[in-house]
Parts: sequence; structure tokens; C-alpha cells
Amino acid sequence: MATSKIRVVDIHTHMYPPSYIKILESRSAIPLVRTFPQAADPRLILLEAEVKSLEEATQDATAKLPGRPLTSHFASLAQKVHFMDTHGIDISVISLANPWLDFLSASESGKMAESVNEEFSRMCSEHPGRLFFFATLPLTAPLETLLAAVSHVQGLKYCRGIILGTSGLGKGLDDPALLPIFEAVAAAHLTVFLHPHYGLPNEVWGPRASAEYGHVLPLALGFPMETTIAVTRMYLAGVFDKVRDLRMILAHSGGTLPFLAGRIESCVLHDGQLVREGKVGKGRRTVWEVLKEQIYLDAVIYSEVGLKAAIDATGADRLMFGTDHPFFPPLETDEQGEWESVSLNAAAVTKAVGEGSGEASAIMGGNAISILRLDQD
Ligand code: 5CU
Repeated sequence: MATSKIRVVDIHTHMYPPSYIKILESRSAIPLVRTFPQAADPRLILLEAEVKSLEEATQDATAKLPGRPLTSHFASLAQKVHFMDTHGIDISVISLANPWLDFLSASESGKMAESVNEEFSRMCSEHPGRLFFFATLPLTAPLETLLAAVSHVQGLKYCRGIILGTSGLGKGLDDPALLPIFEAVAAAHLTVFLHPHYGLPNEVWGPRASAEYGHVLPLALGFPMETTIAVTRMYLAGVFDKVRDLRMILAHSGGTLPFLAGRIESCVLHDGQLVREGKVGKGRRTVWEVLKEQIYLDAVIYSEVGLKAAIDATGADRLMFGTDHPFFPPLETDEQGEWESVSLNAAAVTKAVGEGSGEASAIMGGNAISILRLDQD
């Protein structure tokens, strides 16, 4: 009997197109790209937690370099395809990396969104069937421009959704002013890929973090907590009930949601204010129900322990493999070879559900192909 090879799909994989890098090069506040005489590659400085080391390196040429090297992996399409080939990835759903267009003015963001989305569309058309994309919305623009952007990307052949940060229009994702956007996105059958950027306030990390702990605290803990808080606020505000067709993929296996959903549920059930206001009565959908009905999770969690929790929370039919390329490159082996960050995520899948199992094949690609319609042009 012929055995068909499983198809591997990477739904969490980013790029910064050259026009976006140009903007970052022209900036003096984060996000920015800066060249330092002591380093070969320019540095990409994105996070609030990197501001202190940026200031130190600007004043002292011997100080630790801020941010991360901006290598060809961030902007080159040829490099993306090489990465896919090296790791046996058949299809990638590419997206602009954080912080998207959040820092642009209301008058700039509409045009920039249009050009970035056209650029992603053109890149996908160079590799038909291998590349699709999540588009970017101009969240700082007026509502009319935002709605026009949703219509624009709905018409782009390889667009399968939108990538969204947690700030929304500036007040978070539980902001009622965002409802028309969620409604338009859902009506257009576009899946939201929710991704963190802002983390938690720097003070949470303590005075030693910037000098001694690298990027570990903001990336390992700040990002997942940010996602968890954003989605819990949406749940408490009833966004999922108001927009029943909204479908969201949560980055990093939902932050800590699979682990904390039970505690969130219990806090809701035992909250005097919510009970008094009639928000806990019959007909309420639990966090667990919303997770199983409107939420998908990526499988970017690097361990079978977290992955099993994610599978328990949403079901193996709602998990999708990802790499987070070009972030987390190998530091001691050739960047053109295999990345340990990728093999950790692939190994987590086989350890959680068994090598060669139907569930492994679904998580590695089958789910993404059917949920994101990757078999259709
Ligand atoms: O290393 C990082 O800072 C990041 C980032 O900014 N965005 C992301 O998706 N992964 C890692």
C-alpha cells in the first residue's frame, strides 16, 4: 500500500519586507534598526526591555549590543524558502513580525498596510501553493480606512487571515470600538493570528534583568502573559459571544491559557460582582467552550508538557505547527543548517501524540491545510 508523506505547514513564520526595514532604519525610537561599529550585522531593536541596553551601547562602544542581529533571514524571500527546504516544510503562512504598523501615525498606516500586504501577496505568488500569508491591518487609522483594509486583503488570492497584536486601537482587544473590525474580519472568513509584542512592564523583571538575564524574561514570560491577558479580557467582555464567527489562532500555544483556563473559570464563578450582574447565569459559555469553538493554538511551545495541555484545552484538531522563524536562530551552529528551535517543536509533537500518528500528521500540517484552506488557490 502506498504511504503518503505528511505535509508540513508552518503557520508561525515572520518576515519584514525591505520597505518596512527602511522605515525602521530611519527611526530613533523603538522599533528601530541601528548599525554599531563593533558589529557586522545591523541590530534590530524591538522591545521595551531592550531600551536600556540600546542607550548603554549608544554611549559606550564596549557595552553589550542591544536587540538581535538583523540577518538575511528577516527580509529575504530566498532565505525563507531555503529555511523551508532545510526543515522539510511544504507550506508556510508568512506574516509581518511585531510590532507591525502599531507605531505609524493615522495618516501613514493605511498606505503602508496596503503596500506591505501587496508585497506579501507578491512574494506568495512567486511560490504558488507553497506560500500564503496573514495580512496586517492599519490599526492607528480611522475606522473607514481599517474596514477598507479588510476588504482589500479579502481580495488578495493568498491571504488567509490577519496578524493582530494585543493593543487593538490603543485600548486592548476588549474595546467595543474594535467590534466592527472583528465582525468584518469574521464575515470575510479571515482567521486572526493573535501575537504578543508588548509583554509586561519592565519593572516586573527587576533591576538585574537588563544586565544579566538577556531576553529570557520578556520573551519566555512577558509574551505568553500578554496573550493570556488579552484573550481573557476579550472573554470577560463577551467579544466571542458578540462575534460568534470570529476564529483566532493564539501564538505560543495560547500563552498560559490552557494551564489557567480552570482558574479563570473558577474566578468567574466566584466573583460577586459578575454573579450580581447576572453574567454567570444559564447560557454562559465557559472559557473551555470558547477554547473548543473559536480558538486555535499554534504548537510553538517547545515541550510536550505544554503541548499536551494545549491539546487537552482545545483538541488535537485545533493545533498547528509553527517555527517562529526568523527568531530563535541557532547561536553555535550554521544558521543555514537545521535550527534547534524547530526540532524542539517538532519533537514535542511526536512526544505528545506519538510519531506517525494521525494526530501528529494533523498538527504538523493537516489541520492548517483544512482550517486555512491551503488546498485552494
Ligand atoms: O526575539 C524576539 O524578540 C521575538 C519577537 O520579537 N517576536 C517574535 O515573534 N519572536 C521573538
